[in-house]
Amino acid sequence: MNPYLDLLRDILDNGVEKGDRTGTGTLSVFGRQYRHDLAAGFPLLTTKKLHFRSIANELLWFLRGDTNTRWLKDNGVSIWDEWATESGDLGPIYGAQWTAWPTDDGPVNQIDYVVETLRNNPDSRRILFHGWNVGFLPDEAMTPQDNVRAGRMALPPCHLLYQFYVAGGRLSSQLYIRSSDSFLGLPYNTASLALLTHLLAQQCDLQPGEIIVTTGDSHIYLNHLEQVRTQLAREPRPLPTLHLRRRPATIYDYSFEDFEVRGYDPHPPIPAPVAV
Ligand code: DHF
Ligand code: TMP
Repeated sequence: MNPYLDLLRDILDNGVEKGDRTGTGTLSVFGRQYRHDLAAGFPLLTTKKLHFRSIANELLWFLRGDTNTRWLKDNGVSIWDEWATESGDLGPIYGAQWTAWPTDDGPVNQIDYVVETLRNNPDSRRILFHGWNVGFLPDEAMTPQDNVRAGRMALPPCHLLYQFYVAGGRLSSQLYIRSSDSFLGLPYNTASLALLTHLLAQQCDLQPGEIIVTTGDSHIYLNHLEQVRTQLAREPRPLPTLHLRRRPATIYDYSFEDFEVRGYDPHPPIPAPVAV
């Protein structure tokens, strides 16, 4: 019934204990997928309170092409602090690759390409953007900060391939997440994909369709097991809805105040340590 909670149960039941880069340890399964029809509501978890401000501002920050935590901090968001240098740098992560993927002919804005193709050639099977730029991947043996100082990404992208699909005037999106922190990161990634789909649909005169989330290494950190069990004991509530208060001139012109989440009545937050 609830595909996110089902995934957590699947990992608890079938997960193999695996070590990982952070030294925390995980229960892990490989290759899972769930889908959600946006007509049924906005997929913000109700079994724990999520900080929608962080999710929305992180997406706006990606669309700005920004890769420094300063703007996030100014907007009350601290989710990237642990990986940044003292000056807030994260190297050429998401925003840089989305809006200015470097090529011999100069930077390519992949978001512009997606918007233009959705408007002009919605049947295309090539409407996607990618974050995995092999020229800037970090060295897994080095700290995030040392990688940034060497001109590389602090972390390689986790949510990395976004593909879009139009049929019957509805825009659907599928996201591939190579490595999914199922308790902390995945709820953010799912809501962020849903929000991006709403924005693109509005900009391209489409209705939001389905979102599909596909995960590679789908894990629960061993220090999140108690929190996962707490969450699984809770009864899901009706989903909130998202309303866009205005239609800005471009996909880059939204601000947090343009988003209104109605009817969000979640269970309380469940704090959990993030593995760095
Ligand atoms: N590393 C790991 N191990 N897991 C991640 O999910 C992750 N995500 C990153 C960067 N590195 C990561 C970027 N996104 C939180 C959520 C998303 C995120 C980073 C951190 C987080 O700690 N969320 C808390 C609330 C924090 C807040 O809103 O200020 C939560 O309870 O959801
Ligand atoms: P890794 O690079 O060794 O896979 O570590 C990245 C960790 O961060 C991993 O637990 C997945 C998690 N993560 C998400 O789940 N979603 C995100 O958006 C980000 C940035 C990270």
